[in-house]
Amino acid sequence: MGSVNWSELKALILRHSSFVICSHVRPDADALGSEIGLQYLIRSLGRTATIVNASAVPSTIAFMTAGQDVLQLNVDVTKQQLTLPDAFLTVDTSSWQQLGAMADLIRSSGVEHIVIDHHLASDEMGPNVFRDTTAAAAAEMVCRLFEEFETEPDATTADFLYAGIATDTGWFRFPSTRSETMRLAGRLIDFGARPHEIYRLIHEQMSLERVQLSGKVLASIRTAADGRLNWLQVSAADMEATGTSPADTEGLVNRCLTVAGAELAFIAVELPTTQIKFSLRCREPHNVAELAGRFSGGGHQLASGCTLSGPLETAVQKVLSAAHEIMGTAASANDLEAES
Ligand SMILES: [Mn+2]
Repeated sequence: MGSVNWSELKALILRHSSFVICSHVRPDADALGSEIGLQYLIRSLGRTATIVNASAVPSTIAFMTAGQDVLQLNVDVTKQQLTLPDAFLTVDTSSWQQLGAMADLIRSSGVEHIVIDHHLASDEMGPNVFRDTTAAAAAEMVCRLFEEFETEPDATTADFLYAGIATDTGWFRFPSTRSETMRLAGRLIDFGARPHEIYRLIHEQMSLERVQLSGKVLASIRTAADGRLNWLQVSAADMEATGTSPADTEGLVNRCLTVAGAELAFIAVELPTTQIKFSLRCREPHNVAELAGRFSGGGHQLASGCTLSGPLETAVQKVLSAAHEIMGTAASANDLEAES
């Protein structure tokens, strides 16, 4: 579904003079970039716009909030303090659950609710849902809206809209990347977006300890089913030795799938609670959502997660056996060795 009635959306926005903009919990660069873009656009029309989210901005993209009005509900502003706007404007989600505490506020307000989203999954959110599932990012839709209003973002806003498109497309390599994606990103560079600087700010800010932990963990990658199944393990001792925390293991699982022939991968991380957190990844036709589901976890077909109780080795063997079942491969004695 790629048909958004842009003139209808434009007219709808012009009917209101004050907006509260919100997005999903744990906002990512697309959510935040789209919110900041919409705020800039609406303010440039001489109207007021405030960004209020139910949860905090993750530290990795906190640089995007410098000098911006990005409020957190019940931290920076309470429900009582928040003046009801003429319209709520939700971007990058159409799931009530994903809106966290903002959902109740919007539903109980009786105020008009406009939704701009690019996801397939959707709750009933009223008549003003503008959805383009062919858009690679919500920020693409916001860029398109700037064009509809025949106006341009400033350089800072262009940076953040670019960040949204770049991250949601995995830096323009996911199948969702269209020529239109590139065209809109190109326009953002015309408006002052800095691709190299945005990449540096998002991906090249790791602590030395985190890079050292990566080295240690990747050096002991384990493999089964003739290299079709790879996994990593991170013990509490590994993190203690390197001065890191479970958050520093984020993204490491993806490195397993960079090995030629890899089809399914996971990382097992021992949490301070002694529970073991698994992140699972695969290529089609496998389905790690099914794998996670066996352990009361969930997610998407190609990326999901679950948590098991420890100890680490026991939990790994359970997930490993289930992974073999899902893939139709046989476990071998080598799988059980602690070190490869
Ligand atoms: Mn998005």
